[in-house]
Amino acid sequence: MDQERPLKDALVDSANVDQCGGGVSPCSRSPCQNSAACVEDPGSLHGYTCHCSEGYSGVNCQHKPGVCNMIQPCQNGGACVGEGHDYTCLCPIGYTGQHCEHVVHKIGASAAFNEHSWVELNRTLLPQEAGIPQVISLELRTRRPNSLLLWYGQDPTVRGQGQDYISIAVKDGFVEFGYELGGGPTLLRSKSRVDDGQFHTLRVERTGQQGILILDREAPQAAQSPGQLHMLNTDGNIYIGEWCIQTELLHSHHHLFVYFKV
Ligand SMILES: [Ca+2]
Repeated sequence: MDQERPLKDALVDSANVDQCGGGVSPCSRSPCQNSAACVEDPGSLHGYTCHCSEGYSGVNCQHKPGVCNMIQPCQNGGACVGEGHDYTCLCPIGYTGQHCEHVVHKIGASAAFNEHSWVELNRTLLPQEAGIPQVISLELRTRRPNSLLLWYGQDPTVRGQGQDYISIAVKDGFVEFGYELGGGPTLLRSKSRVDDGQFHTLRVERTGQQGILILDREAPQAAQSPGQLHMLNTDGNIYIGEWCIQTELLHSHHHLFVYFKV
């Protein structure tokens, strides 16, 4: 039975799809909201620029006037996100507090996170050389059964599906160390749960296709990635701390040490 359904409702994923019939003005779709004026701008990402009414902001002027753009409450270069009276300051590294007003004197000792925070570390902290293990050590204490602790993959502007990555997560209470080198994903999982509010020590290593996970005093678990590829091809940085409350960062060559505490 044929049914007519809007194409966009059935889409799962897409890339670089544009509308047919070149020459149609990007402003003809009326992308600008809240009485903003639309001006064609071939040099911009979307082909147009919205000139917002007083107090509105955002690419399409979709953000209503609020604390963010009226009093700009975030200090020390913090970015304000939110609408109306509901806002959050995203503080640059080295600052914390509701308005980024507190200086963090010793990042190496502790960095405070909330559930919307993360740290982006330069990928050069975890270099790759043939035959030398990439080692990541964690100490974590959590009662959360699901959290992403570390992600090292492609640049966020690049489509990451099927691309190389390293990830460390707590899934259903167990630690999972995953990586992809191009031949298919590999996943190592701890035998014990870690979401018991106690401290746990985790060490993961990757040397070529070989991966090792060691949790506390468990016997090391090892796996070999499928296929023939053995290089980790990543151009993004290392992200940690999405759901973590405190971390301590130390590093030496090829070894990243992260300390998580909830
Ligand atoms: Ca690869």
